[in-house]
Formats: sequence, structure tokens, C-alpha cells
Amino acid sequence: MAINFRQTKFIGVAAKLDQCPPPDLPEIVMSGRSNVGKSSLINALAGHNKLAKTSQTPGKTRLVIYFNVDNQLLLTDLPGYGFAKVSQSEKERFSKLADQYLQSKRPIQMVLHLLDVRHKPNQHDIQMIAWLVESGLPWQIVLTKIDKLSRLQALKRRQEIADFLGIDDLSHLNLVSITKKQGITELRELIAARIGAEVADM
Ligand SMILES: Nc1nc2c(ncn2[C@@H]2O[C@H](COP(=O)(O)OP(=O)(O)OP(=O)(O)O)[C@@H](O)[C@H]2O)c(=O)[nH]1
Ligand SMILES: [Mg+2]
Repeated sequence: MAINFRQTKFIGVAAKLDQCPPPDLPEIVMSGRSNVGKSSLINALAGHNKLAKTSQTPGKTRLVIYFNVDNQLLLTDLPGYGFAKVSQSEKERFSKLADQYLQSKRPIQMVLHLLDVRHKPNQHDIQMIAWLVESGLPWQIVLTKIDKLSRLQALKRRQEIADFLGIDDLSHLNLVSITKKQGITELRELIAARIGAEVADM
């Protein structure tokens, strides 16, 4: 079986768990703080610039956003957390939605937790990763924006972040750059492998 990432379509949004599409396809979920590059990564995986809205203004994505990839999986963009310009109650609503989502019985095959390679993981990142390790769900950390650093610095940051989070196996941390299109092929392969598929030529 092969999966063609170019066949990625936006299917809808959900503000609450009961608005989510039926759980009949395996799901790959993206999480991470606002502005880390979740929407950009979805576009890059699909080889399509404008599929998911990206923004200079953090906090654009306030809903769970769904994409269907080649009728074989759902790519789910969870609301980003940690942006300043919304009220405390709105922040709590997004964060609750993300938590409920991960604890729901949906067929989540893997969680990609994104971290900006330049920044130290914050309290929410630390909690999220601890939760993922406990949960038994397959997870991967994606270090974004590596174009902002030299190759050597990026590798050093990967080691530092792994040490900080207490992760021994460096293969749990991918390095990506959207602007330089680095690390995208590897992520497609990782995602496809989770559903027992190969990546079709794009
Ligand atoms: N240089 C560089 N910029 C990036 C990269 N990935 C994303 N960006 C930029 O970072 C900003 C935020 O990206 P988004 O993809 O909108 O971030 P998001 O995680 O979806 O943010 P929310 O929707 O607010 O949760 C945009 O200006 C992107 O162009 C990258 O790999 N390198
Ligand atoms: Mg977004």
C-alpha cells in the first residue's frame, strides 16, 4: 500500500470533541505551542503552500483542524497554546480541547509534538511530553526552524533538548525546516510507516 501526501484535503474544523469527524481513519496528531510551525508542517508534508493557514500572528489556529491524506489517514492540527493575545478563559478552552482530544478514544496512531529548536521547552511542553511517554501512544518530537541555526548548532540543540527532557533515544527527535525543505521526506516516511504504508512518489 502506498500513500500519496499530495492528495491531502482540508476536511473541516471542530470546536468541540463531538464535532470531530467519525473515528474511521487512523490519525496523526500535531501538537505544540502557537507559532511553532504546525500548519506550515502540514503544508510541507502535503507539498501544498496554502492548505493550512499559517500566520505571523500567533494563535491563528483556535480549533482542531482536519486534513484527509489520500483517504488513508487524518492529519489533525490541534490548537496551539501559549499565545498572549487571547483571554485566560479562551486559553483554557483551547488547552482543554487539546487535552480531551488526546484522552479520547480516537484512533490516534502517533502524536508529533513540535518544538522550536531555538527555545527551551516550556512547562506545557514538558507536561505534554511526560504525558505522552506515560500514555503508551507512539510519539515523536519535531524540532522546527532548524534553518535559523547552523547544522552543528541544530545537532547540539537536539542533544540539549533530549537531555533536558530526559529522552535517551535521539531518534525520537526529528529536525525540520520548512523554508529549506529539510526533514520532510523522513517525516512522511515515519507517518506512512505508522499505518503500514509506503510513501508514493509525489
Ligand atoms: N524560518 C522558518 N520559519 C518557519 C518554519 N516553520 C514555520 N515557520 C514560520 O513560523 C510562523 C508560524 O508558523 P505556523 O505554521 O502558522 O505555526 P502554528 O504552529 O500553526 O501556529 P498556531 O496556528 O498559532 O498554533 C510562520 O510565519 C511560518 O512561516 C521553518 O521551518 N523555518
Ligand atoms: Mg496553525
